[in-house]
This record gives sequence, C-alpha cells and structure tokens, in this order.
Amino acid sequence: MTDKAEKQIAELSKTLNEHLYRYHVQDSPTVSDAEYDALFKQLEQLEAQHPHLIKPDSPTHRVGGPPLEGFEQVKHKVPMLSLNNAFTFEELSDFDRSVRERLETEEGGEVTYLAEPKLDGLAISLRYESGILVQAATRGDGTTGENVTDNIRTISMLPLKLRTKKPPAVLEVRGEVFMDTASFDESNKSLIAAGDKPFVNPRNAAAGSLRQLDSRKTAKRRLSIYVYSLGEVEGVEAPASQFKILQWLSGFGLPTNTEIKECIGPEACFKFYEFILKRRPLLGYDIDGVVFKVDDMIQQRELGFRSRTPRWAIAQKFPAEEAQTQLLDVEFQVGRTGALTPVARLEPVFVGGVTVSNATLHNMDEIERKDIRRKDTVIVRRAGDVIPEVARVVVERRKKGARKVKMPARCPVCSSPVERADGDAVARCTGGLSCAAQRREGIKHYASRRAMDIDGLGDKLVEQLSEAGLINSIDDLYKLTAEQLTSLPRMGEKSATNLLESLEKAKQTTLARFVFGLGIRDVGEGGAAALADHFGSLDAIMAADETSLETVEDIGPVVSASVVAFFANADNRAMINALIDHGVNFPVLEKAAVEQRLEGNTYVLTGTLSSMSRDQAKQKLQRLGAKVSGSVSKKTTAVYAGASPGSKVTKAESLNVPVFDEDALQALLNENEL
Ligand code: D41
Repeated sequence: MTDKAEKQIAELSKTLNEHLYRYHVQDSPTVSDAEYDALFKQLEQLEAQHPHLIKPDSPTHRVGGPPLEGFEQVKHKVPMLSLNNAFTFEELSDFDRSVRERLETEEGGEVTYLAEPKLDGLAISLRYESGILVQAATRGDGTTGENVTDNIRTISMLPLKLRTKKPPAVLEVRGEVFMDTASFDESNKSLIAAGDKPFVNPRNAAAGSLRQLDSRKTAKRRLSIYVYSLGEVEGVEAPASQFKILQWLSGFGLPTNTEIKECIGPEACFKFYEFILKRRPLLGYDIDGVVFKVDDMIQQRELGFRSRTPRWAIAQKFPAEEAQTQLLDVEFQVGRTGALTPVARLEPVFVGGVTVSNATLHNMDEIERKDIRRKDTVIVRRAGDVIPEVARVVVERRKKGARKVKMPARCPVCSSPVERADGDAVARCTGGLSCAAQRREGIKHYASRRAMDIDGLGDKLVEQLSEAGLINSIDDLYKLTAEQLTSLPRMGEKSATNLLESLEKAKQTTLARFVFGLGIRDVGEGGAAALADHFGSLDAIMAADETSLETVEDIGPVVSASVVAFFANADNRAMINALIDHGVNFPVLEKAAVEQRLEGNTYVLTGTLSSMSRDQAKQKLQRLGAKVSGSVSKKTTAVYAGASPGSKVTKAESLNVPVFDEDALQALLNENEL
C-alpha cells in the first residue's frame, strides 16, 4: 500500500512540477488550470494520508506554512555585493574606460559586456544542496540577511528541485524577487475589496509579501524571480562567462531574464539601454535601469572589488521621473542638532511610482540657487528609492509678487532663536534639549541601527510615542510600560512585549555605539569609535579637554569643541546618568570577548597594503580571533589582496575562495574593532 502511494506521490509531484515549469518558464502550458488543481488536490490527499512520504520538492510546500515569530538571521557565506550607479552616458563611458585601463586592454580593443534589465525588486540568495532548495535569504546588509525560505517556496516559477540528474553539491544563486504589473493590479484589487490599503507600487508589494511572517499570505500573492549570479558553488565548475552562467542556470530550470544582450564596447551598451528604455512599458514588470557586467569571468576576477561593489559591473539608471505640481508651502524641519531644513509641502502628485506630498529643499542656498518662491509651480523629481526633491521652478507660471522663502527667526517647534554661526552652512535652533523636535530626533538617532540598535523602535514608532507624550527624552524609553504601549493604536500585547524586550536587550552595548548614540554634533560613527578606542571609558571621554581630544587620530578642533560643549551641558550629563541608572552598560571588553568576533575565520593576506603593513593587518585580525595563514586552501574564509598580489589570488579563485581588496579589509576591521 505504502509502496503504491510512494510511487503515486512521486509521480504526481513530478507531473505538477513539470506543469509549473512549462507554464512559468517555457510559457507553454499543456494543461488547464482546472486540471492542474485536480492533480494538486489528489497529491494533497495522498500526502495527508502518508505524511512521511512528502518529498522536499513537493508542490504542496508552495502553499505556505504556519506563521513565524520572526525571521532567523542568515550569514551569507559569499557576501552579496551592491552595484555602482551611472546616471549619464559619460559615467558609463568612464566606467568602460576604467575597466579597459585595469585590464590593460590593447589600443582600440573593446570589452564585452552582458546587459540585463535592472529589475526593481529585492535581491535574494537561494541555496540548493544536492539539487534541493534548502534556504532562501534576503540580501540584508550584504553580509547578513533574513531567512525567508517559506515565502520563497511559494513562488511557483521557482523550482524546489533543480532539473538535472547530477546536481552540484552546493549551488547558491542570487537573483531578484519582484511582482509583475498584472499580479500587482490583481493584489491591489483584492486588498481594496477586503477593505485593506493597497500597495503603493510593485516593489513595495514584493517587499511586503517577502517579509510576510505568514507564508500562506505570501502564497496568495504572485511573486516572480529571475536569477542572475552565483554565490557559493561546490562540486561543479561554473561556466566562464556571465552569459554562459545564465544559460547554465536556465538549464537547471531556474528562471532567468531573456531580455539580455551581449554588447561589445560602450556604444553597443548605449544602444541596448535605449532599446530597453523603449521596451520598458511592454515588459510587464518594473525596471529602473540596465546592468552591464563584464562578461568574461577571468576579466571579472582580474577587476575584483572595491569594498562592497564589483569593479566589473555598473547599473545605468533610467532618468528620474519628473512631474509638475504646486508648492503649497515651505516648512522648516528641526533635526537632531537643531539644524533647520526647508521642506516643500506639495499638492500630492504621482511620480516615480509613489504619491509625493513632501520634498526636500536641502538648504537656503539651494532655494536661492533655484529661486524657489512660495506658491510656485514646481517640477518634482524622484528616482528609485531616493528622497524626492524639487528640481526646478516653472517660472512662466509664477504669480506676480510671489514671496521669497525666508529662514524663520525663531524655531517653529520651540520658538527659541535661530542662529547661523559663522562658517556653518546651516541655521540652527538654539533650544538644545529644551526643543521637543531636537529631543525627538535625538531619540530616533539613539535607537537607530548603527547606534543602540533597538530592534523594532523605528522612526515612526518614536514619533508615535512622542506624540502620545510617552517619551520626552532618551531615558524615558526605559520608563515605558506594557500598559502604556498597548494603549497606543496598532500596538498589541505581543508588539509591546517585544519592544520592551529589545530595549532591555540593547542596554548591553559598546562604548562606541553609546557615544555615537548620544548624538553629539559632528561626532559620527567613526569619531565615536575613535574616542572609545582612545579613551577606553566614558568617564575619560567626559573628562577630556580640547587639547587631549585633539591628540586622538581623526579628531580635529571642530569635533573636539563639540565634544567638550556636549559634556559641559548639565542636561546632557543628567541624561547620561539616568541612562546608566537604567542599566545601560558598555563593559570594557576583555581581550577574550574582543577575540570572539572573527573567530573561526581564516584569512590570507597578499600583495602590498597601502594603509598598514601586512604584519599590522595580521595582528589586527588575530586580535579579533581570526587565523591568518600563509597559504590558500579550501578552508580559507577570504583572501585580502593589496597591490601586485601574486599567485595566491589565482589559487583562491580556483578554489572559489572570495578575494577582496584593501578597502574591504579596512571595512572588515572597522566593523569588528571596538
Ligand atoms: O536586476 C537586477 N536588479 C540586478 C541586480 C541584476 N540584473 N544584476 C545584479 N548583479 C549584481 C552583481 C553584479 C553584484 C552580482 C544585481 C545586483 N548585483 C544587486 N541587486 C541588489 C544589490 C545588488
């Protein structure tokens, strides 16, 4: 009986997967939807009777499972890089020139690029082990992403099992998840019908669906995916060009974009760009540019990386969309350090995929340069995910006597005098912590990822809490109670508990993060780290005078003055004491604790470094617990190569060990040193 069921289940799985492939990838279905559904039901019933026979590639996995509490973190074995952008053809030919220079291409020689439309979605990494999809993770910051496997399994065009008899031991592929225009319209129709808010654009729809904790909901949205590059690969030799890699992946049944072209030299790239720009409305999905990649893998390796971006690829972005609208008013927003930023309030206008009702005016000089006046008709511009801005004024439509924009003499929030110090580019509210806006912005900064990293406490929630009068200063965060929180709209017991837990968890931090979190003017992340490093304790930093501050590397007179002024202020000192009383702590880390951070990693250094000697680099890595080895092996985590590296790079490449440059080494040290 079981034998028969096993066979039936295997056959049904195979048939259904074949139908999905024909429908989504080959675009030539051979059964009707109703026939597919009938087979699917049959499989579901059989699997219900024999749950132990369910296959990892069963299409029934695609309907989603019980909701998750949260997403697990996934560390990418091979980092996910980002792309440099070009906005003009000049930038594209600069890119081509630097590629040719680095490759020492002979005079008149051209480089072959593979051009791919740049999908406006979310980057994802998929891991197949022995041909089975075992994990899917978002890009995150490129190093660590979130495990969204359940959600990715619902994408019906994606094989849960590679279509090959001999799958590689490990095949990690990277691609873009997106929602096509038809599915976007369909999703929004059903959201509206259910009385819910529709998605603003397909990218947000894809992001929302991907980050959905209840994968059964994701299954109801029709997401798409195209894969375009490799991560970790084991047990097989990958092809030698980008074009061949795409063909290879497609041969495994993985969806790849067919709108690609090999372009020889920059002129051919321009041509393709213009061709795709014309085709854009016919594609059926959103793209925001074209990606050009050096096709030859040997050349790619030769070019290498610049910290987080490959030198062999560039995204040529489409021009920002523009729209005309009315400038209703100019308001001034007060930032964390009191800086007043002019913001345009606009008659809402749909541009670049979203409705824009505010746009930044940057600063007074910018307003003057563009001669923006109250009630003007203006052109608003928005590119991709950048902040919308006022591009220019339609002067012909200006009404007589249109008034110029003036910096207010008093802070719009606290009425303290506004001053523009000599040599300062911006005017500031002089209210300090007596200004509610400065306090609110300071709290946002304190909670932010690079500072105290309080999970779940984003800008919106800080605003909500401030408006409700629950927090007036940073230390108020630690006085919040579950009762207060649940009294807020859209805040359940669970979210309240989670927030309190993350506040508690984030109390344990590092001196550098804490100092950065204080929001001292002119003290960025690097400055805070330098202070922490040099002085070792908060007391020592607070006691330092300008002369001793200036002995710190990277700290100049401006920063020193700001630091002294900050700690001289009694309100600030009281706030710091309150935080410490609430249990915020930054233990002076023992050597052993420092050493944790790169433990288990083995690096190889080669070539000449410019900012330090190889020995210094070695010591720094070792202090963080890493091993530094003289030779490359399969166990090597990464090779860091300075100028004129030798055979170690070639060896690393043959073993698929990632090779990075000095910038990346610097970034690694900066990230992990305390
Ligand atoms: O279509 C895309 N959005 C796309 C993104 C693409 N076609 N190719 C890409 N290639 C890369 C490299 C060259 C780094 C492998 C990418 C991205 N990266 C990318 N997407 C998001 C961050 C980086």
